[in-house]
Amino acid sequence: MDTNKQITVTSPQLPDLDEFQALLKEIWESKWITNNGQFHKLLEEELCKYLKVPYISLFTNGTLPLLTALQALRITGEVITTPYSFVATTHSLWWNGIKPVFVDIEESTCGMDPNRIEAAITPRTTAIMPVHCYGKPCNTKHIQEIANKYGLKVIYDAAHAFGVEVNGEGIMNEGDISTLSFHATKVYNTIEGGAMIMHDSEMKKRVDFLKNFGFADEVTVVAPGINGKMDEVRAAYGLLNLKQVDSAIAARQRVAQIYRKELKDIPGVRYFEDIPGVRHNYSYFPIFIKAEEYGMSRDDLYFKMKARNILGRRYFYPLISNFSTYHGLPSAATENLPNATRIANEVICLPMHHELSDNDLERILDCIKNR
Ligand code: T4K
Repeated sequence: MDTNKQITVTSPQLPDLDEFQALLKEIWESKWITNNGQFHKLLEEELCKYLKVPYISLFTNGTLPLLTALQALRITGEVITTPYSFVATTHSLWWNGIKPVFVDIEESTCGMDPNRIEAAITPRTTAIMPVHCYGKPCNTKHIQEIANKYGLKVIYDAAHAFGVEVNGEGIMNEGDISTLSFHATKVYNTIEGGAMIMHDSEMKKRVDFLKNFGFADEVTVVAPGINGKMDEVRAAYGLLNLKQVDSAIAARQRVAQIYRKELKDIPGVRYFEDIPGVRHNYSYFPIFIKAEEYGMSRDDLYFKMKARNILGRRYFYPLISNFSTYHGLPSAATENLPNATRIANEVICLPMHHELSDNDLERILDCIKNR
């Protein structure tokens, strides 16, 4: 067995190069390379079908739809969010002049704990921004009940949740808006890319204006928009990748099954099981290390793996609330975030992608088992 080949946390699924070249040839011939071209339109249609959603707007990455959603819904003041995410979630609030208010997460999903939300609401609160962390669905029903009670908007950062369904329903239909990332490291990628999902044609129109500088037509600017448009090359790449995303998810599911089978009797190693009724996308495979029971700390295991060229990642350590921009906020205090603080110190996301071989898995599992 190859004992030192680098094993990365993820690896992008790439379209067939010949098929991509054929589409590139069409783009070259048409000379229409961005601004709502034919592949952009087609990808929006195909993604609506795949994700089982009525409207989608493509973006050039997964951060811009977060920024634009806040503009589209005219969110101001304070927004309740999670510290346990990629930093883009909270940055989108800060860039809009909105104060993030952190609440703790549930151990069972790593998503926002709905039982903590009401205590964080103030007269300035206008919205809730949860994250379907690792693609695990948040407790959307409870979150929506609170939003309805207090008249708050809900924007789901669904960057990890491509293709996730609950009882046959696309998870993107929850809340007022959901956003996706199609970054190279995601289950479904367009190299860089992202999208916003909304529920009505008026919002779709508004968002399409906003991502094109606010232009409604050649001479009319209806809002202070931004440039968030996806180009034709990446839309064409995305169309090809969509054809193979199900096989990537199936390959990831197999990896998850092997991890669970092999890790189940190791004391101090926790992982997520599948939730009945949920179509998971296996975007990440986090394990949580209890040092006393496992006999080694999370960091010792992380660096041991690294020394063997197995590059797991500590997503999401440090917590966003510990970064210098945010750590002075009252809600960033460690006492306010006990679960998130503990879990950020326990987590390692194991390598998880469609190309992991049995040999790779053997090396990863050997490193975890023989401590
Ligand atoms: N909200 C949430 C909840 C998010 O997780 C993210 C992004 C966003 C919003 C924002 O969406 P985007 O604006 O990014 O679309 C990565 C990604 O850059 C980021 O997209 C992602 N979340 C975050 C969780 O992870 P890094 O710094 O860990 O990536 P990097 O470059 O270290 O790559 C990790 C591994 O992936 C590499 O070791 C090898 C592999 N890889 C990576 C790239 C870029 C490849 O094999 N090929 C590649 O081209 O941030």
